Amino acid sequence: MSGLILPRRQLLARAGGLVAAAGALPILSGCDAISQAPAVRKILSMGEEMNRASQRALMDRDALAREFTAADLSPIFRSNGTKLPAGDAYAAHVATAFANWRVAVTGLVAQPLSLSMADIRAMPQRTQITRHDCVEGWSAIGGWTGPQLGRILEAAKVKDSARYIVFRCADRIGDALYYESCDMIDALHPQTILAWALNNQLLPIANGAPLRLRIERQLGYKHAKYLTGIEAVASLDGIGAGKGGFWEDRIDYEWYAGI
Ligand SMILES: Nc1nc2c(c(=O)[nH]1)N[C@H]1C(S)=C(S)[C@@H](COP(=O)(O)O)O[C@H]1N2
Ligand SMILES: [Mo]
Repeated sequence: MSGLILPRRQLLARAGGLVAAAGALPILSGCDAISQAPAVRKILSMGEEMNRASQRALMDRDALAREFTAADLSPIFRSNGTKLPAGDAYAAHVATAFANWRVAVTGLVAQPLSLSMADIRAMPQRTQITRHDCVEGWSAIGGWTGPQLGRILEAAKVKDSARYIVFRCADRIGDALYYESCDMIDALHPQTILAWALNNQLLPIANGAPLRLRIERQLGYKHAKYLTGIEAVASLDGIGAGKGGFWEDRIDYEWYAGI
């Protein structure tokens, strides 16, 4: 696992409870006289309990998904959902080996980006062997390589006001483009990467070529394939039907699919 510690901390601090919890401590220790009163002591200890609980919650969200070894790889990593996006535009990208594919990084960023696959491969890379769990009842272990999403958000200078990251895809199911989203804790998780390789080979079309999300603390449908855009937003209102994902908008799949 490489780098990202400092920016990740700073970004995470904005994302949630850490700042509030840390900010409360100096105030507490500066009021020793008042804190001797039993009622106040009780309230203060309740506060500490709550700080611990929120920190625990944050740490759990932060924990790494299990990583496996090459010996554990599934012989075939099956495909699910779209296996080949329809249309001439995608076919043209296939014909040119995705040389002109671009991933737009937009929304609440100070530095919007348009990344080529060469740009993505030139960044520091992470490889991880993890288990994919689909709600339809199958799992597979695969090895994924690509840059951490956190690095890309850092390069795009994501703003403090960003609370969610939306992932846009090239494929339609019916009339609608597939999309997904996550909060900043998952976006900045060290195992959240944009993968362009599976088992040390270029990502197969069926698995999301040229680029797909791996968001290892979430169920399969969150792992958006055929990525065309990454958008930082303050709210999911007005995106699709507002529930944060293609399936969330249509059936009873939860937006938060943490595992
Ligand atoms: N763009 C896009 N992403 C997608 C899907 C899809 O149909 N389109 N299916 C999802 C589901 S339900 C699963 S289980 C995984 C399947 O990934 P795989 O095809 O590599 O097995 O991709 C997810 N991401
Ligand atoms: Mo799935």
